Amino acid sequence: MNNITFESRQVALRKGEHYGEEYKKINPFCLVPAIDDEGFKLTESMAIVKYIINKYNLPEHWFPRQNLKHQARVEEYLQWHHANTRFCCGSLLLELVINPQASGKPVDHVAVENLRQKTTVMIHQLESYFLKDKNYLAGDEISIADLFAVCELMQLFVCHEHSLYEKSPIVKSWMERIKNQTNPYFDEAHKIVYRIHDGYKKISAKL
Ligand SMILES: N[C@@H](CCC(=O)N[C@@H](CS)C(=O)NCC(=O)O)C(=O)O
Repeated sequence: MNNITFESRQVALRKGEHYGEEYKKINPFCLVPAIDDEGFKLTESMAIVKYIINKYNLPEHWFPRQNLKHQARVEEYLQWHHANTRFCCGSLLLELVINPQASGKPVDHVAVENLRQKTTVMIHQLESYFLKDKNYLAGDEISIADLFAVCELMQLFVCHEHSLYEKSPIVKSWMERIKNQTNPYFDEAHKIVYRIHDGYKKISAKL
């Protein structure tokens, strides 16, 4: 999207490649993503994205450096993201798909219902605070806040819980806006997400 050349390396989580000694040299926490920029190793997705923006002096709208108030708006969302968007979407995916598949135990429907309620509150907060009177989470232009948020919400699409965000016309149309504005990269980045979404009926029948 910003014409930065890079070499991507797949790390197969299902095969546990992130626990291998080779990968631990890049990320000792055994999590993806991580980068190795000519020997400079960095973990944590938000730190990585900000490092790349600064290194290549990418357009201000992605992460404002000149206007501190604009930057603070992006940071405000990014700090909120962990315990809200990421917690809700990641936990629902864990409860519905990852844990039952890994343990062979049935889905915990009480936990799922509880998470659906938390997700509904989170979606309402997105529309009533972050998207109030504006087209993007942190202002009038697309920023990394939108990218982090939409990618996390797409986890709900994986486990067929997307009605949780589609119920909100504001959130639904904002997601469409981000997708249209970032395609074809959006679809490329979500190839696996689309594939698991299509295969979910088969997975869920076994859970
Ligand atoms: N705070 C970290 C979270 C990284 C993370 O949780 N990555 C997940 C995939 S989205 C992972 O590597 N999971 C593998 C595992 O838990 O074994 C970041 O933003 O980079």
